[in-house]
Amino acid sequence: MERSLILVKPDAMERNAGGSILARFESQGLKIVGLKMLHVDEELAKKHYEMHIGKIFFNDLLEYITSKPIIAAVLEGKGAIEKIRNIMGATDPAKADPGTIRKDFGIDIQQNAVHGSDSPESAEREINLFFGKDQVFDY
Ligand code: IDP
Ligand code: MG
Repeated sequence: MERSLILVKPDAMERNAGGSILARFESQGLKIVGLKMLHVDEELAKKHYEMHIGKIFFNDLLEYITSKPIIAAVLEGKGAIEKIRNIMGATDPAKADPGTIRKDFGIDIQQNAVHGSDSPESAEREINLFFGKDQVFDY
């Protein structure tokens, strides 16, 4: 079993898509083992997106991810990290495959509805940023 962090990003929250996006993952066999709504502050945003520091889109990305409350969830399943990335689709919604979350809910390459960890190392790091040990459940 593998775990991954997903975020329903501000653009999707604003369009009332939080539940629909969680349902996409659940219906593909991923189990919610951690769940919260929060307004990400600049400090957390910088830690979460630390690998993008220095990129041309970094400041806009910080402004966007801190603009509105989001949903954070830890999802568990066999091969969860890759499975979630496939369900999400490509970073740019215009290039995402039909039926993916980003194709159906994303607006543009920044406002792309959802985040999902990209490796086991990122997943562990990101889960620990957003969730305490007692906020993730074994069941
Ligand atoms: P990912 O979310 O598919 O893993 P990353 O390359 O890790 O994509 O980028 C993190 C986030 O930064 C993206 O989901 C998107 O919100 C934003 N982003 C990535 N590339 C660009 C860009 O070229 N312009 C504006 N925003 C971008
Ligand atoms: Mg990424």
